[in-house]
Amino acid sequence: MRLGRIQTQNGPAVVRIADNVVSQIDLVSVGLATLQDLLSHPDLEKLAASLPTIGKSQAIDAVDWLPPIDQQEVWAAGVTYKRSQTARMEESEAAASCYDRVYTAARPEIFFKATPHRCSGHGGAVRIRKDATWNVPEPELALVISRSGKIVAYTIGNDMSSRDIEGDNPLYLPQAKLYNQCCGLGPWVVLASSMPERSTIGIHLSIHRSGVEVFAGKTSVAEMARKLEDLVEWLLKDNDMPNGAFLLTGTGVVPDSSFTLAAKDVVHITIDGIGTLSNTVVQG
Ligand code: DO4
Ligand code: MG
Repeated sequence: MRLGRIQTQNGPAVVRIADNVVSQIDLVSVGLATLQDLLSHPDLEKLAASLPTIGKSQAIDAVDWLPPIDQQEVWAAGVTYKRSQTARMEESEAAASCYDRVYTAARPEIFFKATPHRCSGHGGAVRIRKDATWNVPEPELALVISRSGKIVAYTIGNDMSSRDIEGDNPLYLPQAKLYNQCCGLGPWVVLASSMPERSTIGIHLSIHRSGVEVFAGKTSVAEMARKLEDLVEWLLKDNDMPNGAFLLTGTGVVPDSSFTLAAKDVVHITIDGIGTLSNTVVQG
């Protein structure tokens, strides 16, 4: 079961996606207002399947996708894959031992990534900071966490990152990670019951420049050094999420050090069982 948000002439609407057809669903009939409300409802799976549709259905590629977020905070875990540990140790002489230690430490790295207005949906733009020279997308499985702290769904996250800023000094991490249009999310969320078995989920990154693929890489959730539930447990220690949250779970794909994103590049992230999130890069 897939649920999402689209832009319509009357404003944002919540939709259900079946095969390649998108239908607006009637939340008001059950006293709900937003996708976030539905995602935290105790009867989410049943309601999502049974809510009546409103208006005409549309083809999947004919709608204007919004990120599937309302008021949730977006957090991210880091150095959860070996590839992220080695890439970070290369980029930062000063902090190499921090990345090395956090990869095996009991406490994971978890940082605040974005507010809803900094997130872009499928087809939207993701940004390179004006003051950054070395930038990459980070393709990550994103957990959708309900108000009560349960993983209720999954989506795709793009943790846009400025490697020169982070590499210069680890204290600059918030500036390397959090700025306008720093996070791609979507295209929709897939409810937990509809996801494939975790160890079989592949994550693929493809970057196109002037129509030509300039980078391709892949990993698998099986390569992750942490359990998803442990990441959620650490995130929620003395840290309430009254609206629920999104948690990006770290990247296992980092292009070689010679690669940097450029304005107009198109970033495609595909995660098995979810779909493909595509965003165009902007700068300045
Ligand atoms: O330590 C910096 C951030 C790591 C990160 O974002 C990742 O591993 O995905
Ligand atoms: Mg990341």
